[in-house]
Amino acid sequence: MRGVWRLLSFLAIMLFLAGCGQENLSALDPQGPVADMQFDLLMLSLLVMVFVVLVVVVIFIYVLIKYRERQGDTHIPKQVEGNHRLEIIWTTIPILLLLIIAVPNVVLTFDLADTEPEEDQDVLEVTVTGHQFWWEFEYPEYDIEAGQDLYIPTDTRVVFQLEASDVIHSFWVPALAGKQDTVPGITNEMWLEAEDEGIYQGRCTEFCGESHWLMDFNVIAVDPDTFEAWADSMANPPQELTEPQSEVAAEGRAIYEESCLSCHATAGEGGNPQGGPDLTNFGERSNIAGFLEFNEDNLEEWIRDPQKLKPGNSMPGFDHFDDDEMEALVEYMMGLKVQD
Ligand code: HEC
Ligand SMILES: [Cu+2]
Repeated sequence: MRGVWRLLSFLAIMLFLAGCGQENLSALDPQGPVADMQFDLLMLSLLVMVFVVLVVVVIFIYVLIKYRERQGDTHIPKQVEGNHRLEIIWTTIPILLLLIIAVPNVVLTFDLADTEPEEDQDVLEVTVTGHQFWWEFEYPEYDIEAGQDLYIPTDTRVVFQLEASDVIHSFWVPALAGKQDTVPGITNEMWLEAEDEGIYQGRCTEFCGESHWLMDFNVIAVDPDTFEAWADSMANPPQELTEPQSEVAAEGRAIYEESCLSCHATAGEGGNPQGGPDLTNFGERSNIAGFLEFNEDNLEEWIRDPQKLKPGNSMPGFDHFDDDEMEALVEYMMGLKVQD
């Protein structure tokens, strides 16, 4: 009885874990052409494997029943050694099955490695840099930079140049395309396309340190016009970002200039290559630092002690701000928006 319960709870846990995938974080629910092609390949391989398992199991059970030892049965079955016909059959069938899997795999691998767009297709270039433990997205055609949230236009071939500043990371947006490593000193390439607007979750899938598991990001796909408008306002952010209108926010801005701007570029000012994400549009983030729900309490907690929330990241804590200073800073940061 105990064994049965164990088995049942094991199955329940497996089912629970299998259901863990949040929306838009599944390669089994592809939402763009690259993910579609990869999914088809997966299904083809699965089909071949299921076929092999079925054939083997059926033969196994048949032999088990038909040739089992019966009472009073002393007769030893005929022993077969070296049968040419059998050997040819069981060598040829696996070769054929492997070819069925290999040919489409090799063809697709080469197809996907080619980032050249088809004729008249819209293309967007993005340089991705993996950092411990956040993602940087640069749009060279627009001369803008974003952190954590990757905005892309729908129905556009987005071609990535993948780099890393410290250790090896791996860039993965399961619903849109398979993973690709980001390696210091090497630039890898990949592309993907989103068919529909929406938020697609991304992950780092190469163990890169203590907070690797918190190195999440979101891909935000919007229609091409909205994307152009977003890119334009990122390049020309509203003046309020640098000259806040409210008194409290202005106080926050002063604190920000003194303590934060050296690491976080904002509206084209500040930042440094070893610093943190560009915060020009921080007030529009889908979350904080890639994983915390976006709200004022979490922002305050992050600023006071980022090491507690995401151990090993490169931001120092600012626990010495008093409540008024913190309130002003948080108000200023929540107002960092480029769209109305
Ligand atoms: C020494 C450089 C440095 C300084 C100074 C610094 N930060 Fe950071 N900050 C970082 C780094 C690096 C990250 C990314 C951490 C991670 O996610 O791994 C970060 C992340 C953040 C994030 C999350 C960003 C996002 O995209 O969700 C916020 C918010 C933030 N910092 C606010 C501040 C504020 C406010 C100050 C000033 C009080 C400040 N930082 C000072 C380096 C710095
Ligand atoms: Cu990583």
